[in-house]
Amino acid sequence: MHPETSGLRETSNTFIEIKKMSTSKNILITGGAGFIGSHLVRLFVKKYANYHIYNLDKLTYAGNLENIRDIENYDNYTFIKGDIVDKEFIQKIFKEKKINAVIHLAAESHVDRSISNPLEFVMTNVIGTVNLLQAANQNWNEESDNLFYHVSTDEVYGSLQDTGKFTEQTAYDPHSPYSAAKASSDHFVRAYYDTYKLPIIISNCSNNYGPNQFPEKLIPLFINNIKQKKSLPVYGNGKNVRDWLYVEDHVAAIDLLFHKGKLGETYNIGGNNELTNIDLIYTLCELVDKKLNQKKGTSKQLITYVKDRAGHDLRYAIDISKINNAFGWKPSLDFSAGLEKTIDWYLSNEKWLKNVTSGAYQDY
Ligand code: NAD
Ligand code: TDX
Repeated sequence: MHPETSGLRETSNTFIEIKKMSTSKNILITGGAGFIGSHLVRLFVKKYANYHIYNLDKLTYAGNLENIRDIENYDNYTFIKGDIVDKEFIQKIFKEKKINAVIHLAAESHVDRSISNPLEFVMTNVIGTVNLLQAANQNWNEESDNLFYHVSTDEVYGSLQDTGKFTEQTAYDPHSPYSAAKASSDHFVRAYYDTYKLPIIISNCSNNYGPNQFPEKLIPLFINNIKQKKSLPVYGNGKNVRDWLYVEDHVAAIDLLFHKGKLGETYNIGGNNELTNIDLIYTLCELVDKKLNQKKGTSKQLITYVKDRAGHDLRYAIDISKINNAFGWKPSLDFSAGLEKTIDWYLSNEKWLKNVTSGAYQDY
């Protein structure tokens, strides 16, 4: 993992043994039954037989074990149902499982829900994160080879006008309760680095899309609504801009930064793929019409302009120079290929859609 913290010296045969020990890790991935987490857990379980992956998830409406069914019998994988807000429980997991590293994704992630229930977001995104940091700090020491990797969002930087991009130096300016809670969690992660020298890395990523995303977010919601011939609610004038990244590209960047990123640093991750919501929606409608053998223009008729989201950020755009210059990372999948893959997945996973939307989904 981190050569600079592992204290390895290439002087004798003991090197090989020590290295072997230090590369075998007990990694706690939080939120691994959710959208991005499920792709990350799958990648790590399959790619790193020398790591044991503990997937800790509360299984809220957004977490679903179906998302990771294919890897549940791997020897290097264990699922733990639990809440990161439960301090004693988290302490117990760190001790019992001898956790060496954390990749923290568990969060309440939907902006609209944060507007109707901000406290839930403070509990999970802020208190939950501090509980994990505290457990890591109490169980790790300077000699051990550890890492607390925090997965965050570009929304902490606020909103751009027509020009410019977020860099790692952009001042935080969150607007929604979701982004305020994520910003707070980022500050706590940095505070643990500055105050206690806890080894941390943070990445801030733009909008992800792909399989397993809960159908409350724009792309899967609209695919699902088109299928059911329901209206497509466009907030405001549809001119807000988001930067879209295929989920597997995000997960590949996390893998890279987890192994090669510099301690204490922040890295921005993005898709170089800015679109207004309405342009994206038109493309989506056209593609779904084709897939469903419908007449061109059928889905577009479902578009309904509705009241704008409160505090709706106008534009997000990410400057990926830092991760690109340091490690050569850039998005590998272009948007039309990614969108087509995503649409195919949602159209052929009807049972998944039914299951996840049958619970507390409408609760906000
Ligand atoms: P998601 O909502 O799909 O999944 C969140 C997961 O966390 C779920 O499995 C849920 O059960 C679990 N969880 C929620 N509260 C918990 C708690 N108290 N204890 C334990 N588990 C809990 O979210 P996602 O879209 O996969 O996002 C994952 C992370 O990535 C989040 O931290 C989010 O802020 C960040 N992120 C998301 C995006 C995006 O576009 N989706 C972009 C950038 C960053
Ligand atoms: O019904 C809708 N109509 C609509 O116009 C929905 C659900 C969304 N929108 C708009 C709002 C946004 O401008 O589409 C855009 C995308 O909305 P979401 O899918 O809700 O994503 P966003 O609010 O941009 O936040 C997402 O990206 C960053 C994730 O939910 C966050 O977890 C992530 O951090």
